[in-house]
Amino acid sequence: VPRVFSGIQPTGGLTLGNYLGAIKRFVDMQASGIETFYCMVDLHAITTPQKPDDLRRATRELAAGYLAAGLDPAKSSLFNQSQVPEHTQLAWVFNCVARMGWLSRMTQFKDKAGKNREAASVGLFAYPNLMAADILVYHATHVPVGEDQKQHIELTRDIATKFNHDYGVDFFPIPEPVTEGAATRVMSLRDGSKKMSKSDPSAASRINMTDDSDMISQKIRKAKTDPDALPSEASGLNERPEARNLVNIYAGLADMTVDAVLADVGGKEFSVFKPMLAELAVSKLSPIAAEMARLMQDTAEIDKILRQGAQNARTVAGPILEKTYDIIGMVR
Ligand code: AQP
Repeated sequence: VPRVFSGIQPTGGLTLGNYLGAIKRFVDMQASGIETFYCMVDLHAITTPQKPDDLRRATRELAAGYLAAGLDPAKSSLFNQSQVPEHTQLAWVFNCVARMGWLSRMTQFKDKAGKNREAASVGLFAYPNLMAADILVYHATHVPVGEDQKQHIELTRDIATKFNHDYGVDFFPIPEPVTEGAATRVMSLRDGSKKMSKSDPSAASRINMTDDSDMISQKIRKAKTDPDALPSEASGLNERPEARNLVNIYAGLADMTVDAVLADVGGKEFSVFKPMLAELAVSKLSPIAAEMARLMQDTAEIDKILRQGAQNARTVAGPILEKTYDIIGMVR
């Protein structure tokens, strides 16, 4: 059976990158009628230091973002990772399946650990094993993610394959990343070679889901571009990373292909295109921001939705963990 799992870290605010690369596509997959599990991965968040109050707030705000963007607790299981202990239990098993060498090659670890690897948490290193457990504890087959997470999905596939091979079983499915659409890699508004990221020190580099209309318009107006007009074909965006990024964002928000966008706006100057993009972004994002603010006024209701989602998730994850233990030879 096809089944979808994905998650986002509750660290800082949500960005337009998280929305176009992940949440918007979570909503599309929910609409497909496939069983969907969407998580706030709070245990991943603490691989780097988090203040307790900030983590609590970010978890609820992320849940509000999911709900405001259109995820429906009656159709998708929405929960935080720490409320489903099967994730960490399976992650331990995978710590014993994955090899040190595999994890040492993960570019996210290298980026986040920086030069002083000795000082990185063990959790940051083992993060991909927990991510593999997040996915495989539901026997998920499809994982909607941004481009940056593809390497971790590849590792998940390696772990599932090695487990199945070592124990001579055909137990874990080999999941597929789902990276579709124009905006699977939204770039910084200040530097077309860098991913738009929550943790970028420059606030002007990203659009936050909670930005108001003026802020969104201002950030788009100030976004870095080159002096040329827009091309009429996608090939004209080669070597123009900033122009490509703004066109991709437009395409992602409008649910259009890049070619269709360029058919409309090819030949226009950025002085004309940027206000069009700002208007589109405001029209798509402001209703979500308003709904997030409304939901955040009743955090008890959010917590209740997450508890129910976790209960539901455990009914699927529990038996899969038990079966895993049985395969390994744990006496129950
Ligand atoms: N710029 C992006 N473009 C497209 N997709 C993106 N995602 C993140 N940034 C972009 C996707 O959002 C999902 C959740 O990501 P995450 O919160 O687990 O962590 P991340 O990828 O590390 O996100 P950030 O914003 O870059 O956080 P920091 O700055 O803390 O590292 C994933 O599906 C991701 O692909």
